Amino acid sequence: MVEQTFIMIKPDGVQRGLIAEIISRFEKKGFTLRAMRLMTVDKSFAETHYQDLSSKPFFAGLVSYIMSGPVVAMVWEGKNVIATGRLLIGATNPAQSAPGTIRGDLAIDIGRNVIHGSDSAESAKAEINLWFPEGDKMSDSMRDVRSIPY
Ligand code: DAT
Ligand code: MG
Repeated sequence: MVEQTFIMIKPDGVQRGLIAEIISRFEKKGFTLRAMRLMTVDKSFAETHYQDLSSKPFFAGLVSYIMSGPVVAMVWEGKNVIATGRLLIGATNPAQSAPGTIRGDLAIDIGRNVIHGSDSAESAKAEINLWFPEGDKMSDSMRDVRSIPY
């Protein structure tokens, strides 16, 4: 099923110069970028994004980490992109992420695991609405620019 997911390059991924590397993996897989924005979030926004984890002992640290610098928020589209995107990302703890995955190749610590991806259709919908409330401005199907007369 063609669907959309929310993917975010976390502050450590941006600071370490991994934006192009991470985007490249989704592009080369064949998924389509629908929306993208570099932004810094405040505390209440970060807490809303991670509201399901609010009772966890690591919640405050997680929120501080996400607020600590710019992130790259994106919407990617394609067949089974929610689940397949999670496979590209790898396990939550980079110590257990398989080599070849983004976290497996690029991260060491669970608290600095460079990327977020929605984990279900429900969370994808909620996260896309949270991060891209202007949703209708997302680009249409990509047209081959070489076919447009100039
Ligand atoms: P994921 O990001 O793989 O969907 P999650 O939704 O369970 O994982 O948790 C969100 C983030 O919270 C995760 O990317 C890193 C952090 N986190 C999860 N479990 C943690 C733990 N036990 N200690 C520290 N940080 C943790
Ligand atoms: Mg999650």
